[in-house]
Amino acid sequence: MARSRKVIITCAVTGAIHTPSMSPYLPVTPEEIADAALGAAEAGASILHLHARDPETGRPTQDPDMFARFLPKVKAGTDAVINITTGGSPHMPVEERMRPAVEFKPEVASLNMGSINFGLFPMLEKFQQFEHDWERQHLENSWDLVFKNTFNDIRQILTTCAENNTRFECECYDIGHLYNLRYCLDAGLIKTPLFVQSVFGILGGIGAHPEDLQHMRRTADRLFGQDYQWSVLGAGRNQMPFASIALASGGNVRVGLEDSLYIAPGQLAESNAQQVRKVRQIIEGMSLEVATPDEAREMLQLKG
Ligand code: KMH
Ligand code: ZN
Repeated sequence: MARSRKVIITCAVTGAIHTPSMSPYLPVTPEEIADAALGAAEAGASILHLHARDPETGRPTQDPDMFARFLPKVKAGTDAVINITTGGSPHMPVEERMRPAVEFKPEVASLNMGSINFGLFPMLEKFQQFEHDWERQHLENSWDLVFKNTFNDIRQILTTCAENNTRFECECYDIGHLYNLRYCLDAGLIKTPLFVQSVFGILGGIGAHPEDLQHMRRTADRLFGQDYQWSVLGAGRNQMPFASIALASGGNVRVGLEDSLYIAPGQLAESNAQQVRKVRQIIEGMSLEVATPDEAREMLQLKG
């Protein structure tokens, strides 16, 4: 009997882009982040992409002590692959962003493959009431926000984390980022198989037209051949449509409240698990199979 293709679902549980006033369902406290991660894993996510927040204000933090407040519970409750962000918040310097991945030596860490303008201010049209001052500033200040990922930043993360046998979710927000990744491969800074996370629909990065996705796919195929696993993240309303196109194009998918607060137009997602269940239905409806955490480890050759 022919075997159907296995698909890795990554769930990005809370991130650093959305703010607590935007949705009551955004996980903020260590308990909420742990429960949301476990719910997502139970629903079928084999990789958990994790950020931390200050429990009082919801402000993103890369303080390893805050990660230490939820990581043990997550690890005790699931065998899903732990993926710790090195992106942190685009407002933070790279030294701060790297701290939790250096401390906890996860199987996977995110790695942002180039600098972009990061325009969050369009969200001000939609969300006007904020409980905390930082939330409005985070959006307003993004007129001048460069998410800085120089070659030196990338090299620093790669060399430091690779010493711990951590592998990378290589986040590519534009076509040039694929070429940066090819450079790192040629320079011996990263090993195959690569895990390429193509990000669509951030203002400052590539757009969210199906042609953009196909251009990204074709370029990655040309640069990496068989040596990569491809995953797709569509920001905001692009989340499920882009997941569907990615699945039809041979890709893996990322969902989660980091990337979209919604489950349908105008309807807030009540949990990360709800988005995982929805994408799982799409996967199974296409006669594909959801990869287990161990299958994801095999596909990405993780340390386990
Ligand atoms: N928030 C996403 C657009 C990271 O954590 O390294 C990108 C992200 C960055 O996930
Ligand atoms: Zn992230």
